[in-house]
Amino acid sequence: MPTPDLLDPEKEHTLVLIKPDGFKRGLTGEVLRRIERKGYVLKGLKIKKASTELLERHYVEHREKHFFKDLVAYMQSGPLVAVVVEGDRVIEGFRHMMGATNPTVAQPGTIRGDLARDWGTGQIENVVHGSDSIESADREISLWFPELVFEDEKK
Ligand code: DAT
Ligand code: MG
Repeated sequence: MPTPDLLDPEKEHTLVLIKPDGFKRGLTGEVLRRIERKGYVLKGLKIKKASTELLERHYVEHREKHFFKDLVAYMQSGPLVAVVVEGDRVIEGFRHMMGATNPTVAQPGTIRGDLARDWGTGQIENVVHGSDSIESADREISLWFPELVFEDEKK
């Protein structure tokens, strides 16, 4: 197996997920198109059915929340697409591109505002995830793309 290029630790990266609802609805290209048109650079990309263990680690901050079990089940409802995106202030920039968590009130023009809605299932299905801080981005990229991270940077 060829070794992938490791991520430049001097540059800022974020973890984007196109969640199972987004993948199923054929929105992967639309989300990637927006990221690329904004000028950010794709550094890693995979389609994956996430394990319970991976999702429990990914959403560790929400472990005690009432919606945790349903959230993990939704994230396992089908394959998803995991992406590492690079660019100056990309964490903050992609959070703005995503829009608010609840798609009903997410601003038009954002990914969630334009592409997501309430389907009456009781579950928030909002198409995308984006890391919310440098610490979360480092931790999440190590989880989803261990092959892109320097040994001594693994969390
Ligand atoms: P975000 O994805 O905008 O960072 P978050 O980290 O607070 O939002 O929550 C992670 C995911 O959990 C979110 O995308 C959808 C789900 N979620 C959040 N709050 C919820 C709630 N009150 N009820 C059901 N699901 C919720
Ligand atoms: Mg979050």
